[in-house]
Amino acid sequence: MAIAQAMPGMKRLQAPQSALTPLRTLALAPFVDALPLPEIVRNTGLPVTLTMREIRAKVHRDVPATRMWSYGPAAMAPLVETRARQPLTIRWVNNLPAKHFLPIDYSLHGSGHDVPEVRAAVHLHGAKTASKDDGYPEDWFVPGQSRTCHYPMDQEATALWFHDHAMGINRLNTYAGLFGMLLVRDEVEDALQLPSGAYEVPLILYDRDFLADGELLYDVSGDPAKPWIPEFSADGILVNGKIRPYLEVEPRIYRFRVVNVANSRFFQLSLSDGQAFWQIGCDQGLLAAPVAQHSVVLGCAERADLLVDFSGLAGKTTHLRTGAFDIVQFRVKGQAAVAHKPVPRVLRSIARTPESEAVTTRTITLHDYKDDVDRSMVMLLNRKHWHEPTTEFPKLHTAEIWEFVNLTDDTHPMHLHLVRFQILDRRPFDTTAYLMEKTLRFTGQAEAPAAHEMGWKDVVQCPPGLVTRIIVRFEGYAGRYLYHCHILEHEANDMMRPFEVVV
Ligand SMILES: [Cu+2]
Repeated sequence: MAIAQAMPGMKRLQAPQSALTPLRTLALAPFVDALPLPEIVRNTGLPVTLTMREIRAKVHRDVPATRMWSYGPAAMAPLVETRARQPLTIRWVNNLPAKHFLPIDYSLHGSGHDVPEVRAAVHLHGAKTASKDDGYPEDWFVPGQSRTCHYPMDQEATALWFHDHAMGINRLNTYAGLFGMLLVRDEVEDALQLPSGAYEVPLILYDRDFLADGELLYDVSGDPAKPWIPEFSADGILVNGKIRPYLEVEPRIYRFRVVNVANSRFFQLSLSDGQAFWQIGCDQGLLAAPVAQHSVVLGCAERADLLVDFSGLAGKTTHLRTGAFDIVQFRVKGQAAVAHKPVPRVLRSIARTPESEAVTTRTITLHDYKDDVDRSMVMLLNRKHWHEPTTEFPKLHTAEIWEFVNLTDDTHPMHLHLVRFQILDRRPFDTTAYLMEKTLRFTGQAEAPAAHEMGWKDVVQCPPGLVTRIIVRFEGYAGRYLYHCHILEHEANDMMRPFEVVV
């Protein structure tokens, strides 16, 4: 959603799902838990098994253990690490209970009383994957079943992440805890000798609300027949499974692999001491060169690869913050055990795809239909629901321009499966004229993407009142895929559409 959301503490109108007292997460003592690091599972060529299960884990020293779902025994799923072009096989096992513990909306598409309550589909976000292994929303499987997926990993070094994508329910499954990170390595990255081992730290960011007894709280609309809410952001900010943890660091450069796995929240990241950091990568890998940043906004599902230099802060503390709210405390030790290498000047060559290569331009309009008290009822792409026949048939090995015409008052992080793309520009237009006359009247100049958006992307922030254009080459596989807003509440109702790559 909006950047304003980066600051917790907003009042919400929805009633809690239970009469129990909500936990005042903002009143919890900050920085009392060490930042957990996920177990690393390396791709050896043998199949990796990741099992979904219900666990209990502590999100904070002073909060009783919370029931959640995970792809492993801890709140943080194992971090899978693989080389590029080293085929990876993952057997996803569904050992979840048969009953869901979060408020299902049976009125949503594919989520009726005619299907089992607990369904799972796993999507490896950002992976170039055959359609059958991509975790199609309707290809869900139930407790007691499993799916074996093959990932050729024919792509460049980056941070991907896996999460649930089951039709009508993935916002609740992800909220319950079904997400994890996957790192792809390659020789270009190796040659840069970036901070590694203990000096490379995954930061998985999300937000949750809790009841006083520690149980997860997910808001509902107040209408028992339609509990869906258009957006959900919570006061409790978690990093790697803990509310506002701390990390001891040495006075040297660290590499942080950041992913926003929140349902709706955007994070506006900066350091509390005002220091700049280097952004060296975005969704689909390294940028051409490091970009000095004082702050970066991560929409849902976006990734940032950051280098932070603590060497001027020996013996002090600083914080990673979102907006003005500190979410991780860095406690800088007096001395570094291993000196760091300087930040490379050049990272990876990235050829811009020329617009002339596009064989067509597709216009995708973004709509938010509201009731008479301005509450969202349904959100659509090109005024179409998920279940309507496919309308986009890009041809394999061709490039297309997709322009997202945002007619809503929200920023939508749009994601396409299978592909990586480049952002061309964003341009303001007259939304009223568009709605009345269906003509695109621009009201200003097109703006090129910021330097940190000039790398390969798989999510693009589409702000309100702008036409956001991307250029995308459909490579890899023919077959059915999908594109959707990555605000999970929007995606569920019904900002998600299929596309089919044809030969
Ligand atoms: Cu959206």
